[in-house]
Amino acid sequence: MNAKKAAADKAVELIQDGMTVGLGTGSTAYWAIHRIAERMKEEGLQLQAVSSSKNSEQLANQLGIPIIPFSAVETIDITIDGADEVDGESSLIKGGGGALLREKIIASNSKEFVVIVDESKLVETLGKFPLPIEIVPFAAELTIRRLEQLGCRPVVRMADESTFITDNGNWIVDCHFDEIKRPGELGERIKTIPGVVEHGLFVQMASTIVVGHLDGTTTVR
Ligand code: ABF
Repeated sequence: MNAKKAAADKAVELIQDGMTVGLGTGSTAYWAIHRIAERMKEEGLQLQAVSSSKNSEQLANQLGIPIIPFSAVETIDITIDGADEVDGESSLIKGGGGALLREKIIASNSKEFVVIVDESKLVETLGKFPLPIEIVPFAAELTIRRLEQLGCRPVVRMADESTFITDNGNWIVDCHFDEIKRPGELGERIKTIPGVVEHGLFVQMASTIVVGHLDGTTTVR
């Protein structure tokens, strides 16, 4: 059984008729988007969605999930999205897929933010996964130097031979901290650096964590 799919299927059960749903990005969110389309077909579930990336929007369009503009959004009832790391305080590292800015905007404007992961994402302390930070390309070298001074090894994310560009036209710097003991404090310090757009620390933002296991069972907390 696919543990990511098990987590996604369980989370999608939380969607009720008429909801506005935030669609995440990544391979776990991929299964959630497919399950949403399946429920719409099998049960006639009615919903509308907003997407955290062009990739997820494209998949939703292909599957017939109605995407609405943010101008038409009253509230986002539930967002279902993946994560790269989850700690015991429901804080996350996200951004492995490069969509962290849009994911954080949508998650922070959602009544319920459901994170779906397989158990490999559960950690004691965040930081083994390099922290993705979105920066503007202008004077990037100066911004990166400031990030380094926070105690990380910064690596500009590449896509094939060129710099990875986010859906927002920015760069991603993957910052190797190895261990992040106080994510809230670090997140605040990162945000004070001009040139930083957003970082992948989602501090105590998840309202529900659904963990998928290899035997197809799930744990919800
Ligand atoms: C996205 O999904 C990213 O924020 C996160 O990095 C990624 C998790 O990857 P996957 O679900 O493919 O393991 O939300």
